[in-house]
Amino acid sequence: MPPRPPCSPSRTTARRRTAAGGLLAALVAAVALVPVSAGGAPAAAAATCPASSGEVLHGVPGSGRAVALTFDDGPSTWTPQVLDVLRSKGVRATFFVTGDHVARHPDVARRIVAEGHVIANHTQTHPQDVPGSVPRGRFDQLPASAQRDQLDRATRAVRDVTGVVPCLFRGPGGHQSSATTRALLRERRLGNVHWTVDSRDWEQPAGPSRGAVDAVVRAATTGGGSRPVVLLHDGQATARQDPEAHRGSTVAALPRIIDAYTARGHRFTTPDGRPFPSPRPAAPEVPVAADVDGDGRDDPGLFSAGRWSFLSSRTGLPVLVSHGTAGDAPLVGDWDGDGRDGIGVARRGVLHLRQTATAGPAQVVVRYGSPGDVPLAGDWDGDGRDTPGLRRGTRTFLARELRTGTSSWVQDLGGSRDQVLAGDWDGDGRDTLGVVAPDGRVVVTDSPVGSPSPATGARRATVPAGARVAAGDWHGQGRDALAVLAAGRPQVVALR
Ligand SMILES: [Ca+2]
Ligand SMILES: [Ca+2]
Ligand SMILES: [Ca+2]
Ligand SMILES: [Ca+2]
Repeated sequence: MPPRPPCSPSRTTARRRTAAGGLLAALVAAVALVPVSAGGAPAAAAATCPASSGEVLHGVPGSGRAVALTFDDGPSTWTPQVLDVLRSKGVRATFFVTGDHVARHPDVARRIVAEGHVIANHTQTHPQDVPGSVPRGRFDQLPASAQRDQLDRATRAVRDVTGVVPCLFRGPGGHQSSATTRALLRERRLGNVHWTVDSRDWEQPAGPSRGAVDAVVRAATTGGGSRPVVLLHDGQATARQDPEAHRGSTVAALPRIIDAYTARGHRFTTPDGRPFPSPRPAAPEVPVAADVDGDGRDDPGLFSAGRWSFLSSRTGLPVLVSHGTAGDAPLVGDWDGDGRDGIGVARRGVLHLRQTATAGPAQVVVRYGSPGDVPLAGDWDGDGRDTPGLRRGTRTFLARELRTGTSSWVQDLGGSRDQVLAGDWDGDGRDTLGVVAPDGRVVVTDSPVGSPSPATGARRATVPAGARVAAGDWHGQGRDALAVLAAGRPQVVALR
């Protein structure tokens, strides 16, 4: 067996791996590890946008009464309130988001898409000609390379977090009319959306007053003609961050704006008059953990439909990675024993693994298990390399090698709807199992896999029912702990 590589304490132990539990038991059969030809995970969804002329759109094309509500500069902590109002009114809207803010609020961006709104490109960093803006300058006057970078990074951020490729664009401050900008938008099939009516909610004071809300309603509902595009804000994207920035006036004004347009017979539509996308129920989010920033502490994350979002323990900022696709199940492990974690997905019984927690094609592809099995990984024998396992019903199958062969161990633990976890709870260098029942009861065992009575010496805990639970070495101490992921941050669960 290879010796463990010299590395930081946290690296010398096995760490986190997780898998969502809960699939129906299938008949148990020999589980073969069969290498298959190498290949990559499918790329993210291709663009399906219609051709764009690149010309600036000020109102909704077509005839009859219609209105497009648009929100700029989010997502932010205000966006959920905006979404709540829209949902209560049965109205859909368009959100011009910045890539930076999507990375900061990925759950909110996914909710925008899940509820059938349009998510659109508002650049990565919202460049403006104000002190502190990077890059600084009127967007459509920036060098073409800078504009291209802003457009493409924002599209990638939206795609990586939501799976949707934006088809519409609005320039920061409405600066989007130069020939360079129009050509770039045409190339990218991005519709160039300005507005008809400015609600001027961006100049409202922090505390929403009756007067402020009245002013927003009046501005948002006046003078737009029969097919206006209405500019509103659910975030703040100026380089001069204003701690007083507040979208309470917008939230308070929104029901009245909607009622006013409804009363006049306007239909709510998209800025380019195309149908709204179908609401997409959010894919399940599976908690995961890996040290993606290399500081020796595991970073908590969520996997959903091929999108991994980790919260860096070093910077406190999200780290977004794409690997896999909808329907895949995640697994994390140090496949080559170099002390660094890779990520992987199981797809219909085939594992597509990478040696690092970064995007890119799979470097190792092996067959293990069957469609419907829930994957996991761990260093079951303590040799410093992680190998796969899978959960099927109440049984967990564990392989000693990442290659052709059969499972070395089978372990029964917990119920068929439990989430199964692997971790080195006692810091001895070997991973063992734990289960989380749907009602939140947790059992972990330190007994090496294959022990006749794995639950002997088990330790227990309770977490809130339905909590997102992951195992990781959160503090770089050389052993794993269970944690509930609340707002992404791990809250360690004490075992007794
Ligand atoms: Ca870390
Ligand atoms: Ca590795
Ligand atoms: Ca091993
Ligand atoms: Ca152990």
